[in-house]
Amino acid sequence: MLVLRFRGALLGALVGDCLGAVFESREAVAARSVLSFVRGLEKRDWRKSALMYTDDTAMARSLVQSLLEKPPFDEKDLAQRFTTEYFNDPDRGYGLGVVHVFEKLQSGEYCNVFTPAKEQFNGKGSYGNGAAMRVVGVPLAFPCVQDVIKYAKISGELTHASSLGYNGAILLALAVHYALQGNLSRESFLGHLLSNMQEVEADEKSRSDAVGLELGEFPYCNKLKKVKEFLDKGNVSCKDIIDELGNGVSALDSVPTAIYSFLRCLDPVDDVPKELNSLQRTVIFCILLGGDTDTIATMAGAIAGAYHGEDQIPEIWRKNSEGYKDAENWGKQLWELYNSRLPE
Ligand code: F2R
Ligand code: MG
Ligand code: MG
Ligand code: MG
Repeated sequence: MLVLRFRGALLGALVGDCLGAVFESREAVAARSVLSFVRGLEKRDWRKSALMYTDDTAMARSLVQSLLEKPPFDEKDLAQRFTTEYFNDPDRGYGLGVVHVFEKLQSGEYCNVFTPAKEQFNGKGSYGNGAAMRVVGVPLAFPCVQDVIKYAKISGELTHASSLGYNGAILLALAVHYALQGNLSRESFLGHLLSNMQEVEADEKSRSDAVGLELGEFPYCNKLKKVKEFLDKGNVSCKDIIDELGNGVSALDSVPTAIYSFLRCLDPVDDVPKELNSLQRTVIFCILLGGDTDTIATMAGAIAGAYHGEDQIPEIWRKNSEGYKDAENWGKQLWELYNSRLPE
């Protein structure tokens, strides 16, 4: 397993967040304005002011540090890190609901660190994409697919008690896991994801949460089937992607979109200049969809970085992104941890 892929995953996630954040919540993003912004990075004085990362990276950083310092997994440590990070630096564009989890954890009134998340949204739990946007460290720390599923779920449940929230984290973690293996066809990549998610979504809570939200059973599997249909079709419009896959803050309306964007951008796409590489194309493609651009770009950037490796991240993108040196260092440390856990 190449260290380039581990650093690529963390750096891909970082540049996706930093570049995507500039356009977050805009309904329509013109190709002209994204391309002019990207070209302008060459002239920015990154030493004076880098592009700031948002909650996506702030939480991903806490998770990576916890995985490295408290192996194999320590949910209390992770809850503490999320909370401390939020109160030290609250203006990173956090979701409106999730801050109540941090307030409750900080209050000291909860001995079970999972309880505040269960109380969100009148006991239904959050289905936001916050558990997925930060999960990249999990597949970089654990080589075994069952561990990836287990720890993506537990790390998600600290803030997202709805299975729609933590299953999104599982799906994104699996996508990074399979991307790390490199050289998979689109068909086998999607085939692995679908087969794992069929098992994940068969559990009682996943079924009842999905039905309770009137989504029908196996919502992620259904979206993955739509991803396959769109890839088979070829040139699907932004409007159809947004209408059918989504570009919003719920995990179901963003994780499959990130996976689709990565797979589609393995080949050139209209609106993105041919001289840009696949990872650059992926990040720009996600931004062009509008909506939750930082989060869709960070998730797709993580997958693309794991697949293509850090060489596809232009120096100027990297240097313009706040905290890029940490991503480089932690990528190497996670690569060592992952290798130490490979079966003999
Ligand atoms: N919050 C944002 N962007 C808004 C604008 C930010 C702006 N730049 C600024 O600084 O002001 N981005 C970040 O939030 C998303 C991740 O959110 P997370 O962590 O999942 O939070 P939360 O609050 O749990 O869920 C997000 C929203 O989803 C809706 N929702 C979730 N579960 C629900 C339920 N059971 N019932 C009804 N609604 C539910 C709510 O509207 C939540 O607020 C990322 O985009 C990140 O970048
Ligand atoms: Mg954000
Ligand atoms: Mg504030
Ligand atoms: Mg976002």
